[in-house]
Amino acid sequence: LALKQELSRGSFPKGFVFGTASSSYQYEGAVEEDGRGKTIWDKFAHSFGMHYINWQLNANFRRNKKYNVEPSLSFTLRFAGKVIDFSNADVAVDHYHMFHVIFIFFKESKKKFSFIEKHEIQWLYFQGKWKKFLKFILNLQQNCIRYVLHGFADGGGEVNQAGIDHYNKVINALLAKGIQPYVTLYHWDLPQTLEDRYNGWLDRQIIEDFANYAETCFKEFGDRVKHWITFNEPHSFAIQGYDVGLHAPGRCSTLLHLLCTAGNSASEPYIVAHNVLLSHATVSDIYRRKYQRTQQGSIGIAFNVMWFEPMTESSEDKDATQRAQDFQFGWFMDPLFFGDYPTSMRTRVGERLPKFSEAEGALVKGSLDFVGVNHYTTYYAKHNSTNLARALLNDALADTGAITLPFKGWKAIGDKAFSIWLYIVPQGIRSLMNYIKDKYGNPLVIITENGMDDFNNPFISTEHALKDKKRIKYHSDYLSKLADSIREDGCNVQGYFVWSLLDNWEWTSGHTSRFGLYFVDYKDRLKRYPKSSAIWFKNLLRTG
Ligand code: PNW
Repeated sequence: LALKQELSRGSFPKGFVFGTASSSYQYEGAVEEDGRGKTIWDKFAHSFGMHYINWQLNANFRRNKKYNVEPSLSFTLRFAGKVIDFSNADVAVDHYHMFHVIFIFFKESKKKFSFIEKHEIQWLYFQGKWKKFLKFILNLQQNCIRYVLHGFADGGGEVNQAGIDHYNKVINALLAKGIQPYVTLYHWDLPQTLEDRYNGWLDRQIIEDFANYAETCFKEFGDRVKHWITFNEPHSFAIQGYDVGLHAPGRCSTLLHLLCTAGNSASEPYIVAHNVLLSHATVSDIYRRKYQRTQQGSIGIAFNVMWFEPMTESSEDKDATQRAQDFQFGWFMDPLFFGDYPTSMRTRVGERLPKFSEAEGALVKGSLDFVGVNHYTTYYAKHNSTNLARALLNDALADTGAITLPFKGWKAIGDKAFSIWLYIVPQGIRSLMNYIKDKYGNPLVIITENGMDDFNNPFISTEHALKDKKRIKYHSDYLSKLADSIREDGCNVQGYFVWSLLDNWEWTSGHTSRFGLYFVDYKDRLKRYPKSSAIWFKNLLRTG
């Protein structure tokens, strides 16, 4: 009898780590404290300008009773703020002051607390009633957390001791509770001073500056931090920041978007990615030569990776699907594993694609101990036969010669989360893991982000918002497919982080989107409540 095994911690190999992911800019706030300088996202979130017309089509044309989804079709005219609800992250979810709150449900306790009691306990923390507070810590039984540092302080070259002290406190507190920090060095918040001085990632000077920052972190924290992620999603910030201009620093060819900062969408994304790869490799080399032996940690990098399915079985669409993957993931993975960009990119981008010298290629190749994969969704890809986009826009996205869509005709590829790009296709994670295994020789993979968001609906009660059945289904379906890829296909995946621990500031979507296992009450002093999914996750990690 083939009994379908229940998903549990035991569905994963020994040593597999579970955690939640977060990032400094989306969480911390405290933008003027402890010597923190302005970042490109501070400037971006506070600026205005005609932006773009954003359409949102909910794939649930039919009402889905089970998950409480209404059919909907909405258009948003993004006419002024860079951020849709005009919010910024000056406060975010105030994590700089309140990070301790995350431990409340983590620590074992014999006493059973009621829901209300738990929140009164949390409240003790907010009021700074330390001793009483610490007595009451509960347990989520997660054993890892992915945490991002506040960036490079102010980019002025000096080490900011107040920042170091803060993160020492964070790291020590985590370790004291048995939680291993996975630290990301860069999650998009470049010091504005470096942008002003030499255009940040566009200039090779960034390699040296980033290396100094990273080395400072190894020196200060490397005795305790054993997992380093150099970059979060270079593809996201190269394309969003320098091609379409929708993320900081908001550069693009002015033809594309009326009022973004003048840039060059056909070349800048490639220059940025090139400098990111060289920065990563330089930092990795420093770590390996000077710190790894004594500190015994590992170093990797995290990519945003959608899975693509060919729209039809035609060889044109299949080729286009491979190109879409080359231009997203291969852009970084091929240099890291093979020493150069994919051939499809070399051919199609030509002279605009920077070249690695022999020494650089060798430095980049093999410069990682694990691949971080941020995976959320799957799209169809089809051949772009017209080339109209290419002729008109001449931007990096058009170079792929592929169109990627979440629809085949009118049929959506899966159920939809709130974010316009996020379609739910659990099988995609298994296909992706197999692709990585086959193409790159089964490297160690950690799922550094996986999650879905709900609309921050101002008209529903908190209690209603806490019942997030859809998120539970999302994670259990993706985790089941992930477990299959490990057990049945032999993929070398060793960790899984939920995006995200708390609801937080979702970039240009501001506070309209909620990705957390924990609900943050934006109307009442940012109080936190566990959603059903937090409780589900806790129970999952307790079983098996
Ligand atoms: C990630 N995609 O970005 C970021 O690392 C987080 O900061 C962010 O909050 C989170 O996802 C949710 O948006 C992604 O198109 C952006 O597949 C786009 C994709 C994936 C991840």
